[in-house]
Amino acid sequence: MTMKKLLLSLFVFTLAFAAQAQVKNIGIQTSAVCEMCKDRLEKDLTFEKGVKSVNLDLETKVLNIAYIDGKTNPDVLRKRITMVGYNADSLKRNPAAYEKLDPCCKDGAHVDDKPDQK
Ligand SMILES: [Cu+2]
Repeated sequence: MTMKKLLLSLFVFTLAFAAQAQVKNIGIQTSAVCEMCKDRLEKDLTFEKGVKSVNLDLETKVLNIAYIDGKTNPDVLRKRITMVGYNADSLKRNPAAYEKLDPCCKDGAHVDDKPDQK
């Protein structure tokens, strides 16, 4: 290997490492209800700039997001979730977006004994 090639590969490695280091993970508490909510949130957040991967844990309703630090931030991500119609940590969902959700995705939709509450 020539010196030039060695330096080049070192440079590429450094770039890859720097890019890797910028990826951060966050768990955001949402008001998701069912499998459809999971689909909706994961699909929508995938299109947000800087988002690398999205996964909603239906047990805890926590949306786990891997994102590139500097391209987006937790506030932007929470805001986007509220615009899909779900609460995000202490941020309240957008009422108009919530109204447009399928009936099965609203509060109390899967609790038989309790009346549907808005
Ligand atoms: Cu749902």
